[in-house]
Amino acid sequence: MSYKKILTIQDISCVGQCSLTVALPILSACGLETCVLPSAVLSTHTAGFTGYTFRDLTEDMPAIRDHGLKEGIRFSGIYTGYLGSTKQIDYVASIFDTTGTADCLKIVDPAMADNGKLYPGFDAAFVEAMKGLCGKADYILPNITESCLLTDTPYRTQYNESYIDQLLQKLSELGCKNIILTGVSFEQGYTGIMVVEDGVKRYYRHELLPNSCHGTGDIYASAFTGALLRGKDAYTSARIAADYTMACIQATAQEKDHWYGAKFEPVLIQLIQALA
Ligand code: PXL
Repeated sequence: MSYKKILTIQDISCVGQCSLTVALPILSACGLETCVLPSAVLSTHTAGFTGYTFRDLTEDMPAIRDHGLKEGIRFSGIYTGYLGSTKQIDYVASIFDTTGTADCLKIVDPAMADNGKLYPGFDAAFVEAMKGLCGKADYILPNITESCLLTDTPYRTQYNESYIDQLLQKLSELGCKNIILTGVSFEQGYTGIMVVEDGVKRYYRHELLPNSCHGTGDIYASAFTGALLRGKDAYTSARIAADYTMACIQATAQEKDHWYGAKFEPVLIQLIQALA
C-alpha cells in the first residue's frame, strides 16, 4: 500500500464529535498521513449547543498555504468539510489550484445544511460560493438538502427516482463529474447512497436505523475519503463508509446523554478491517 499525504480543511469543534475531531482519527486509521488546516475554532458545534464561541481563522489561511508551498509540501488528496466563511471558500479554491500533486483527488463535502435548512450562520452568498467550489472538486458528497440548495431545487421529503436524477444532472452541471448523494430513501425503513462515477450511476441501499446522530455526515465523508485514497473506487468507498457509519450509529443507540455526536471510536476497527 502506498503511503499518501492528505490535507483536510474544516473547523475544530472542541467538543461535539464532528469535523476535525472526527476526520483526523478516521483518516489516520485509514493509513493516511493526515495534515490539517483548521477553518475556525468553536467551543462546540452549532447543532444543539447554545452560546458557543467561534474564532474565524480565514485570515490565517493564505499564510499557512504559502508556508507549505515554500516548504515544497504537496498533497495526494484535499478534502474539505465545514468552512467558516465565504471568503474562506476562495482561499480553499486557491489551495486546490496550488498545493496538490499532479494526480491530487479533491473531495468536497459541502457541509452547510440538513433537513431542509441551512446550519446557523450560513446564507445565500455562502451557497453561491460553495457552488463554485463543488465545480472544482473531483468528488462531492452533498445530502439532499445541500443538493437542493446547490441546484436551486425545491426541497422535498417525498420523492421518486426522477427527482433524484434531476438533482444529479443539475449537480453535474456545476462541473463535478463524481457525485455521492447521501440520504436517498425510496422505501420506508431503508435509505442509501446514490453514486455517479464517470457517468455510471449505482445505488447502495441499506437499513434506515431508528436513531440518528449528529456528525454522521462528517464520519461518512471522512471514511469515504479514506477508502478512496486507499485506492477503492467511489461505489466501494461509498459502501464501506455507509457500513461504518451505520456501525457508529448502532454503537450510540440507547445513549440518551450522547445526543451531540456518534461513538465512532469503538468501531474504528470495522473500518480498518473493511479496508484490509
Ligand atoms: O457536522 C457538520 C458541522 C461541522 N462543524 C460545525 C457544525 C456542524 C454542523 O452543525 O456546527 C461547527
